[in-house]
Amino acid sequence: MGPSRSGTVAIIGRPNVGKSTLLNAALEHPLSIVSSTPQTTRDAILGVAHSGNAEIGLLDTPGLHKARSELGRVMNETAREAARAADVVVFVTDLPTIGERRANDEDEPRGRPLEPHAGDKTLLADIGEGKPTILVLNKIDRVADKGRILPLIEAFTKLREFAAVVPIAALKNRGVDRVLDEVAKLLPEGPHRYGPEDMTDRPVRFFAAEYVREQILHATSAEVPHAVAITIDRFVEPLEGQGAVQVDATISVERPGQKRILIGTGGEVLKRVGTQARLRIEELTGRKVNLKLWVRVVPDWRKSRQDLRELGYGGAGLSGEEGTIRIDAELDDELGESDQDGGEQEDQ
Ligand SMILES: Nc1nc2c(ncn2[C@@H]2O[C@H](COP(=O)(O)OP(=O)(O)OP(=O)(O)O)[C@@H](O)[C@H]2O)c(=O)[nH]1
Ligand SMILES: [Mg+2]
Repeated sequence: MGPSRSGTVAIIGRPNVGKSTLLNAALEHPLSIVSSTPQTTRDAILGVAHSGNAEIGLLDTPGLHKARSELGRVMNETAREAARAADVVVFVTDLPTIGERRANDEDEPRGRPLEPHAGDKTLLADIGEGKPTILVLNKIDRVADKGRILPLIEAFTKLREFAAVVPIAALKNRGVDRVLDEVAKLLPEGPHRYGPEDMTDRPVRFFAAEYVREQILHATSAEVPHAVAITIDRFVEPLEGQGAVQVDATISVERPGQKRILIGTGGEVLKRVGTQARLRIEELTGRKVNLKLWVRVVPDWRKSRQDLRELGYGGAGLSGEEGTIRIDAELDDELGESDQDGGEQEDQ
């Protein structure tokens, strides 16, 4: 087993390379939201994994990109800060679909040697020389001729030193254990910080908001997924056997047209989003959930620092538990006491 080890590991990389898929594979639970839309993840999300006697605090982060809005800047800063604070960085890149054109090989024929993505070069230069870094090449299932991967690894290792290079297919859970093994070796010795059952440090209400957003990412396209923010207005978790978890959430969009798309003809899009999100929250909590959704327009919220803070980005936001109502007493007709952080007391 070796000595007890514990530390944090930031999963860093461009959008859409499979960072959240990797976190979920390591946890064997779909905690972090995943979609084919770039910039799915907006916060640093901790998942606690284990390998041998090591406790690995894996931090999923937003994909680093050229920010065009205040939200983008906040997301990039979140990822950079996670990398700075972590004991180890897992740098994820993905292999292209066969024949896929990339920024740096536009006019090249298929099958030419794979090269590091131009964006990866910039990002790697930003990671401190002294920071132990593991390179993860994800989506190896997309490359039929595995002989093409070796020269790519060689090209990457010329860019900086890596403690290990691990080709994986996160979606198929291939190679993920090896990533955890390699990470574990690099963590400092020390006692574990979380209980054996702890999967994350975020409250359920955070994931309730995420799972609503996830279903919107699946149900809509173009600019709508990017223009959506979810806030939890009410979250009531009664004692076991005392009824369903009650979640009221507001979906903010930037324009009336987006609101119309999201609601859909006769409310069918919103209804589907609600049903699927409810199932995801039920899976996480193991409880019945009652989910109510509202949609409102907050013009250009992604550009305004203040709107961002109010919607939970770049401040405490939903990472805290403010507004969460904890039922510590038996539930009669009234709710029990609200939490100590000034949570609101609500009438039923
Ligand atoms: N073929 C293949 N697709 C994968 C693999 N891993 C992830 N994907 C897909 O890649 C897309 C992006 O995955 P995410 O995990 O959301 O990527 P991300 O890096 O977290 O993206 P952002 O949160 O936007 O930064 C999804 O459609 C995944 O299903 C893999 O091993 N093989
Ligand atoms: Mg992600």
